[in-house]
Amino acid sequence: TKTIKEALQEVIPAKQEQLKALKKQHGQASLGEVKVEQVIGGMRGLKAMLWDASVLDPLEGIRFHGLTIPDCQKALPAAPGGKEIIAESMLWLLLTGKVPTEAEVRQLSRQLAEKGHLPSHVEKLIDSLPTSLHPMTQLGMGVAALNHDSTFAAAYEKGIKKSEYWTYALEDSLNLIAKLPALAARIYRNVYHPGRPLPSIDNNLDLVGNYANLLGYGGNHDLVEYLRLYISIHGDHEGGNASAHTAHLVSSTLADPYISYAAALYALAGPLHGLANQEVLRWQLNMRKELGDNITHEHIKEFLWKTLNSGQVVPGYGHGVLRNPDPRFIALQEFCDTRPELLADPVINLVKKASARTYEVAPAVLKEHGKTKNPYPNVDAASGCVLFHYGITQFKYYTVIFGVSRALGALTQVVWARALGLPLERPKSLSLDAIEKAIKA
Ligand code: FCX
Repeated sequence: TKTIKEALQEVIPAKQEQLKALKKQHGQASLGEVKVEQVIGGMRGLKAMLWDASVLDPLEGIRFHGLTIPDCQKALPAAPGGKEIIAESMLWLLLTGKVPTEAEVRQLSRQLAEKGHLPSHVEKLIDSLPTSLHPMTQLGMGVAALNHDSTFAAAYEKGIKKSEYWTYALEDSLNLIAKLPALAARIYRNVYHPGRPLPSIDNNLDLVGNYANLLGYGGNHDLVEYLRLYISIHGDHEGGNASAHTAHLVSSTLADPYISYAAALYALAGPLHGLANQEVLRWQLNMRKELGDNITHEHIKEFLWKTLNSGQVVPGYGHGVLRNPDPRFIALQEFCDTRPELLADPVINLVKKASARTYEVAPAVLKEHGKTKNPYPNVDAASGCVLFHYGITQFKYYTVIFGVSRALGALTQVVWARALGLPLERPKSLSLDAIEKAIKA
């Protein structure tokens, strides 16, 4: 059975050759013009990054190395006794472009579990933080502090050849992914269940199986499966999203994978990006508080208009690229729809119902409002509701789960950027006067 490093090593030379040929033969070819509206509009649609693992089509949604989410659900190995994609399968696909065998995935699970414990300085750091500090701030701090043991930073200091960068970037990235469950679960324990003992990592479990155990939900098979699906499909979403792009930018300075990903986590922590899943729950609970449990379509419509008229965005709706309902949203909805007990729960399920009903009303309201280019739900519209249903009701924690996931894609690209020898990222900026001058010229 191949290790993930061996599998990656096999595919790197061909990509290096492809890049070399592209640069030599077509370096001066144009991929399109740059419009003023793109420069002043958050670079929407600007083709300016190399990102090999996933492509986002505005209508169809995400494909990971050509595979849609349903393709991945069919092809990628699940955990023993489970059905959903596991993080290791997705990581293998993202890194190598290949569908792993079950044996390869099991070996990777063991490799990650064996590296899963935290160094004591990180435990002490996390335990010293006030529990009122946002869990995402804590996660970023813990990830940054793990760079104490960065093999990339140590090797760079000693002086290594550029061709070897990727091997150290890979070692650090796997180490970081392995430790994220223990770090994220320690934050959860400290903030919401102080004093509760944390179980040790089980070398026979997959990454998310261990994460669920550490969070205290290992006994809930459906929640473990939901987390596996959630963490796999949030892993990568092309390169230009704020978190992935941040990791790419920071690591292009040859900062090690830990601090590159710490930076990415703080981009994920913004309400227009990953924090939206927390915001969706807050918004929906406010709606329930204001309107009670018997919410009708008309009520939701009014509440949507109230949100919009007060100048706020409707969290969980709209997208920088997508122009259709997000297939990640659909995959998470389908997870619920195949579980009657989930749909039938009389109390907590109100949140899920509120989300489903909001979906029935919001696109028409957003179209009438006329601003957003995509009136449909994104992944955050439903993801938190299901966690809430299963008992993870502390919604300030939700983006941390997203943060455990996004490492799969963002760190894949950090490794590939080093394997391909990509340079420091440094786009050209223009002043307002310079833009005006360029138009007149
Ligand atoms: N509610 C109200 N207004 C919205 C809106 C929404 N859900 N989505 C977009 N708009 C508004 C924008 O604020 C903008 O208004 P402005 O002209 O006054 O500045 C206008 O519509 C045009 O924006 P648009 O081009 O459609 O969207 P952008 O690419 O600029 O922004 C995000 C995309 C995702 C940031 C935007 O749709 C939004 O704020 N959504 C709510 C927050 C959210 O759910 N984020 C999660 C996204 C994602 F899935 C993730 O990263 O996790």
